[in-house]
Amino acid sequence: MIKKTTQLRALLQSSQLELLMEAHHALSAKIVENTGFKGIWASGLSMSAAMGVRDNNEASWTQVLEVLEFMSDATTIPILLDGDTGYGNFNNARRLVKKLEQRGIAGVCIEDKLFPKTNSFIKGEAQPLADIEEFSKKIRAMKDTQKDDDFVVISRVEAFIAGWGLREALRRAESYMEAGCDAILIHSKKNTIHEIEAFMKEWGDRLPVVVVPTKYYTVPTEKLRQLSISMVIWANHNLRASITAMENVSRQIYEQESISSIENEVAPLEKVFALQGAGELADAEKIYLPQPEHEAKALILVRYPEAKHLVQQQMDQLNLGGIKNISIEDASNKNKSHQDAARQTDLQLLYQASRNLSGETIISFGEITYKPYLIDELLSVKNDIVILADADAEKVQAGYGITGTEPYTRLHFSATVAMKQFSKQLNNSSAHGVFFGLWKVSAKGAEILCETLAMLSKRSDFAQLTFEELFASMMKHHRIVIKYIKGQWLNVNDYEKLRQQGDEK
Ligand code: SPV
Ligand code: MG
Repeated sequence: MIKKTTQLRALLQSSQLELLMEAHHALSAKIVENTGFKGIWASGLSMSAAMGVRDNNEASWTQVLEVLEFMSDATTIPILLDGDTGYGNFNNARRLVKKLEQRGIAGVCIEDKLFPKTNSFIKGEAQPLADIEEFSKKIRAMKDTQKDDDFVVISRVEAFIAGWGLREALRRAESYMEAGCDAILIHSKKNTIHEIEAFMKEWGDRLPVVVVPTKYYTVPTEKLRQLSISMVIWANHNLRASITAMENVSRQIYEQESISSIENEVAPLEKVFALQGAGELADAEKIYLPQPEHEAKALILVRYPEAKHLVQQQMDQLNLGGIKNISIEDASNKNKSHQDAARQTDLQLLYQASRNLSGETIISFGEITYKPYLIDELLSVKNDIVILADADAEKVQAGYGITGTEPYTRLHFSATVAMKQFSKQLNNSSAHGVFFGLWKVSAKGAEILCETLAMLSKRSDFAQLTFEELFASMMKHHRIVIKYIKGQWLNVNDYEKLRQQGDEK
C-alpha cells in the first residue's frame, strides 16, 4: 500500500489533470473513494456546514481534526485538508502539520487571509490578506515541521478573491514558492476562466497549480487541461447534494406522515451496512470470536400431539448438543376441526415445514427419544442426506426398513454406506436396519429435499404418498447415505411402557 502522502504528491506531479472530490465526514469520504476518485478534499466549508456552524473558524481546529481522523480511518486514498489560514500564526500552523501527519492526512492547503477567515464567496473584497512575509514564513515553518518528506503543503493565493490583480497574485505565489510550498492554489470567484488563464500564462510550470472552479463551473474541464493545471477540486458538491436529498426526503415524510413511498428512493440499509464495513466485522468474528461448534438447525415433526412431552425432551437434548435453532411443525395446529378426517400425512407435514427449511438441519419425529450422542453421529457425517438406521432388525415392524450397499458389520461403527432401499415392505430378514425418524440434510440436502417435496406436492395423489416415495424420488438423482446405529432410541409407546413398568416397581 503506497503511503497516502506519496499518493497525493504523485497526483500533484503527474502530467495529467487530477481530480479531487469533496467530503465532509467519513461516510462521504468513503463514497468518494468507492466512486473512483484518487483523492479527497476535506472542505472547510462543507465540514463546518455539516457541524452546523459557519465557515468562519467557528469549529475549532481540534474539532476539525476529529472529523479528519474518522475520514482518514475510513479511506485509503489521500486527504488534502482545507486548513483555512492554519488556525493562527506559524506556531499553530506547524502544530497542525504535526497532528495531521499523526492522523494520516496527506497534505494541507492554507490560504493567505487572516484568522478568523471568512468563506471566499462571502464579501471577498472586504477580506484582508495576510502579510506576504508573515504568510511565507508560516509556510516555511510548516515545511520544516513535517517528518514525512512526501507530506504536501499547498499555498492558496486569495489575491483575486480580495480584488487585487494579477501582479499581486503572482508576487504572492512567487514568495510562497520560495518559502518551500509544494503547489499553488489560485482561487477565483469569477464565473469565467479569465483570471485563472491570465495567471497560468504568466506562471508557467514553476510549481503545480490547483484550482477550484466552483463559480466558473461552466468552463469545460478540457480547458483546464489545456492550461496545464495540475489538479481540480470539486469543492462542495457532496455537501450540497446531501442538502437537496435530505430536504426532499424530510419534506415528503413530513407531508405524508409515512415512509412507504420513500423506501425505494433512499439507499437500502444493506448499503449502509456495507459502507460501514459490516462484512469485514463478520469475517473477523469468525476468526476472533469463539465459534459455536456448528450452526445446524433442527426440525421436529410432531405427528402425535399426545407425545408432546417427548418433544420437549428432544428439544432439551438438541440444546445440549449445541442446537438452538429448533422449529416445530405440529400436525395438531392445523385442521383442528376436522381431526382425523383431515389428518396430515407425514409428507404433508414435512412439505409444510419445508417452506422454512434451509441450511444444515436435523429432522426428527416428535414421538421419539434418543441418546444425545446420536445428534453428534448425524452431524459428523458431511453427506447431503444422511439417515440413521437402527441395525437391530427386530424393530422393523415399527417403521420403514432400510437396505444399504452393505449390511451392518462391526466395521461400520464409524463409516456410512449408500442407501439402496427405503420401504415398509422390507421385513426383518431383508432389511439391514430400521428408520426411526432421525435424519439430517446439509444446506444442499435441504435444497434437494425442498425441490423434491415441491415436485411431489404437484401430484394428484400427494395425500397418499409416504416417505417411501420421497426417498425413492431423491435417490433417483442423489446419493443418500445411512449410518448404522444399535438401539439407543425409543418411540413413545416403548417409552410409556418402560415408564409404567418403572412406576409399578
Ligand atoms: C472550501 O471548500 O471550504 C474552500 C473552497 O475553501 S471554496 O469554498 O470554494 O472557497
Ligand atoms: Mg475553505
